[in-house]
Amino acid sequence: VAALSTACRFRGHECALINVNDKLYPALKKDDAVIELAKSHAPEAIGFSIVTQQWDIAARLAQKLKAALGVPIIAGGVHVTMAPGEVMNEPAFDFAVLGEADEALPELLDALWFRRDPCGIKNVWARRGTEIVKNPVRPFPKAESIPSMDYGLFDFQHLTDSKDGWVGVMAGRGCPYRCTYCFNHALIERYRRETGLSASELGYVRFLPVERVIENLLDIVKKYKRVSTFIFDDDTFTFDRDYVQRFCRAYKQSRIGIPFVVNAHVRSFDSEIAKALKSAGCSVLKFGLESGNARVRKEVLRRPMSDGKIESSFAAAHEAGLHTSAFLMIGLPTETVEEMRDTVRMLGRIRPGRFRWSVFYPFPGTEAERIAREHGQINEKKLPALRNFMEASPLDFGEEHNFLIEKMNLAFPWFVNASSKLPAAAFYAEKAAALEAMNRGQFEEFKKNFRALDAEYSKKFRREGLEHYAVKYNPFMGVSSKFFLAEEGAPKAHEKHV
Ligand code: B12
Ligand code: SF4
Repeated sequence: VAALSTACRFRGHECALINVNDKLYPALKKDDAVIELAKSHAPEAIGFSIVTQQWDIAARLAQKLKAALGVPIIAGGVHVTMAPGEVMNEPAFDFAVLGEADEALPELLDALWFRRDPCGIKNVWARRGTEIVKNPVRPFPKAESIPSMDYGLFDFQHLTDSKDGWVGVMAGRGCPYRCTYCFNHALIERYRRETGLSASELGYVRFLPVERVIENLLDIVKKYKRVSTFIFDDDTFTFDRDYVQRFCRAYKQSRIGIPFVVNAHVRSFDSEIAKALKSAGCSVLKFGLESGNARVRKEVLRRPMSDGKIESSFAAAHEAGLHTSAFLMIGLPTETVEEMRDTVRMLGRIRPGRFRWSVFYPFPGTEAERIAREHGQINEKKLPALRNFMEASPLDFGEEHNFLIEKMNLAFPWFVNASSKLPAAAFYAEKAAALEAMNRGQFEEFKKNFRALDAEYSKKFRREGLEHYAVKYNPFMGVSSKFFLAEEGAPKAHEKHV
């Protein structure tokens, strides 16, 4: 959105943002407040940036805004690229912009402003009477044409303060991998089909020149106060090792001195990169582990990486003194109970600094959704009711397996502690076994006390000076006591937003 604002302003269009985030702006819980705010801007057009979980809200708000303001309404964002048909089925949306919109959105606004036909713009699906005109996408903008970020669009100081000084930034765009549960493979497929170019000709993975990234960071520090951490939201920051080395050197030289967080992929990681990141000030290194089972990674997730490479990457990061974070999912299509336990075992072996778990959610348009459907595993009743992938699984594995997913989803760190070689393992193994043996009634009672119990056990092991994982910062994150004890001694510098 920040990049789109720059691109639109460059063509003379004024932009304003209504950040419909009721945590930041509690008044925006009410649709009427959003509508009044929109009216106060007297817009010529309204755009929505939508991810799948926001689709229902976006559709509802679009209907109300259409009725109240009667201006063209434009949909964009990942959900629109993945499910444009669903979006255009909602009459409140006049246009759907697919893929990267840095050139298409300003062109569309020009057409609307100058009353030109808006139906022939690449990347745009538009209504002509009852027909929907579906224009193909254009190639991605090259790195040098990616607009800079218009942070002024956001209430940036408020945003920064609300996240304890954590600021999201990007060094580029794109990912070279094609994991089945992610939007990237479907995006590339659409671009290949509609442009007739090959993946390499399309050049999806782009990094901005290092100097431009550093300039951006310096600018943020100059303009905004209390910035405590930069979090690079690039899918795979470590993809180009030469780029990482150059960035790390330049970051050190710039003396910005603010810790930063990056996403890494074990297939493009080694001890040299680990050392460079550490010496430049990387405070958390995040890896997508997703499953500890080789079959699931290969056949279901299309994430070909060996157990050995995962283990050696985490070891290299730890040796360099980096705090690691592992993302993982349970309840994956076709996953067996033993395969799910392999993920727990893997975490017990590699012992990341923290791990964030979630329950697999089949995003529309992804290959993983197709696999889940093909195996008849999607519960069509549960799916629409689920707003996120934290609460429960929309897949059916049979009663017992479903129940185990629920239990693991609640108390995942207990299972990891239990399978590790930590001294606390035996204690947690007993607790995890008792949890597994509970019936529904007992589990519902246990759920109410779980966080208190987890805190109590953690306290016990802290007193004894024994390392363990406990739930910290949010209900889906297990953090090593080594880290949170060190943090408690340090000034407020939370790492809870990763
Ligand atoms: C950073 C990030 C976050 C950060 C956001 C931080 C921030 N400062 O913005 C955090 C951690 C908060 C986050 C949270 C979530 N995220 Co997220 N996130 C990302 C990530 C890695 C990068 C987003 C980004 O900036 N991309 C770069 C820009 C250039 O791309 P873009 O956002 O798609 O925008 C372009 C086009 O889509 C289009 N466009 C976008 N908006 C609009 C609007 C209009 C009007 C138009 C015309 C065009 C348009 O033009 C843009 C420029 O070319 C993406 C993956 C990715 N690589 O994109 C996932 C991703 C967007 N997230 C995803 C998800 C699921 C979530 C969560 C729902 C997870 C959760 N359950 O909590 C939440 C939802 C948050 C919310 N807002 O409600 C999924 C969405 C899948 C889907 N089908 O919708 C993605 C695609 C990851 C994935 N693996 O598939 N996320
Ligand atoms: S590596 Fe991450 S961002 Fe890239 S395709 Fe896989 S899940 Fe998506």
